[in-house]
Amino acid sequence: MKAATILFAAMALTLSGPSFADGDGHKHGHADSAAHMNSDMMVDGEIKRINKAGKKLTIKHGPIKSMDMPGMTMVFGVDDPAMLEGLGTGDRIKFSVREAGGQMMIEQLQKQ
Ligand SMILES: [Cu+2]
Repeated sequence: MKAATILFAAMALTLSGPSFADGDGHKHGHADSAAHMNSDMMVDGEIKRINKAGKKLTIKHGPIKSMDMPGMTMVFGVDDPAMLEGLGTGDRIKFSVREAGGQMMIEQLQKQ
């Protein structure tokens, strides 16, 4: 993984978009052992839909601490469709995100 591409999403926390805060901050336990990764940034997710042509990925994601976002299913953008190679619906992933122009973009993605 290229650590050089990591731009901390916290820097882009000028959330001017719609508020996602609906008070539902339920946390699910850290049952999976992913302690070897920089787990503060990586978010658990399950792929729901892949749109390679549109460079979009629908992910049911766990809580994103850096963005104060509870778990939900939502669409993320990807810069490079090559990132979607080898992925399939239902795959478990870990990923990191950044906000760019009001859109959530996937930064890193690792298949579980
Ligand atoms: Cu979300």
